[in-house]
Amino acid sequence: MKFIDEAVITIQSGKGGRGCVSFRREKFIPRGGPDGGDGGKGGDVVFRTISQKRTLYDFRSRRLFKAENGGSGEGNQRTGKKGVDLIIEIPPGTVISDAGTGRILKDLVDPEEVFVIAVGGRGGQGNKKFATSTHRTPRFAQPGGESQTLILKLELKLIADVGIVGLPNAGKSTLISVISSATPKIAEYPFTTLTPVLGVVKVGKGDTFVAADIPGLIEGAHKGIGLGTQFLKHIERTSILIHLIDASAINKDSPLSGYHAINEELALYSKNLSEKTRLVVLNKLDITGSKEAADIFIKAAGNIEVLTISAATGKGINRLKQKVALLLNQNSER
Ligand SMILES: Nc1nc2c(ncn2[C@@H]2O[C@H](COP(=O)(O)OP(=O)(O)OP(=O)(O)O)[C@@H](O)[C@H]2O)c(=O)[nH]1
Ligand SMILES: [Mg+2]
Repeated sequence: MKFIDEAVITIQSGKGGRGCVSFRREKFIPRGGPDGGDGGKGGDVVFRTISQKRTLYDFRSRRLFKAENGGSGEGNQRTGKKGVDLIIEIPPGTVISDAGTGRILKDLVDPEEVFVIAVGGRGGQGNKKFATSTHRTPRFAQPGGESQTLILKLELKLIADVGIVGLPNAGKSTLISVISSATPKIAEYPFTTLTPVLGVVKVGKGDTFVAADIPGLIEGAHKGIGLGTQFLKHIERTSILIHLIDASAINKDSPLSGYHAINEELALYSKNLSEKTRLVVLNKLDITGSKEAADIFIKAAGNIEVLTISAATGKGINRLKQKVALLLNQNSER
């Protein structure tokens, strides 16, 4: 199982701008002194961790990162423009190493950490700087400093942001397979999933998050019934839980019984789990009769927000992903 997200990228700092060779030219000064300005410094390449980034997903499509070169110096002692630094945003927890040797260069743990990985070349000096009392008209200037190129490996140990919990057969594995590229086993019998599966989920253009599919829970799980609670430790560090419920299996006479049973098991397992932000999602809305069952559930649930989806047809999935991203961003701002 691959619980490590990784990417290999090439980064390049900016080259320094070259110094300028120039002489003053003014109307009544026939032979002016040197006035060539210095080149601008090349931009640095900088890593910055931000907690809204949760995966290395963006590096699948972009692999080359170049900071801007410094501008050349100009006459009249004008310094070249400084190259703009390139800031690469990465999730906290990313380990940066040299892709060739494997040597770790930096382990960025906390949010808002900043690390300059490659410094831009210095600006070359203009001819003005080379003028001395014995050499008043230098016809040379300094070239800009070289840029630095590095091939880096980024590695992130994936930690699930969202855990999907529910009774066996609720469609948890089906859900993770439609929202991510994970390919868990899916079948019409309970306890199909025997080990947790992680998937990277992309929402619209920006956000990504990691979801974990764990084996189904049943009443008495905390006592070891079914697969027990041994897998709940995998979602202990998630920020939110999706409680997935098979709408077609809702008992119309006691619509909340399954829902309460899972809540009970979570609470018996740990206070931490039972206090997580929870999103209640009714699945299999494509099955005949489940819409009516869902309505009965929603009515009984009172002011608990409930989303309805069909993992099979994809209905409601985008909304669910957006809602999860929103909750995650709210949680990480806290
Ligand atoms: N009609 C319909 N069937 C679904 C939907 N989602 C899942 N299923 C089916 O429900 C069954 C169980 O799906 P799984 O994804 O394996 O369920 P699970 O919750 O992971 O089950 P366990 O791993 O055993 O806990 C499979 O036959 C799926 O094809 C849905 O939206 N509509
Ligand atoms: Mg499963």
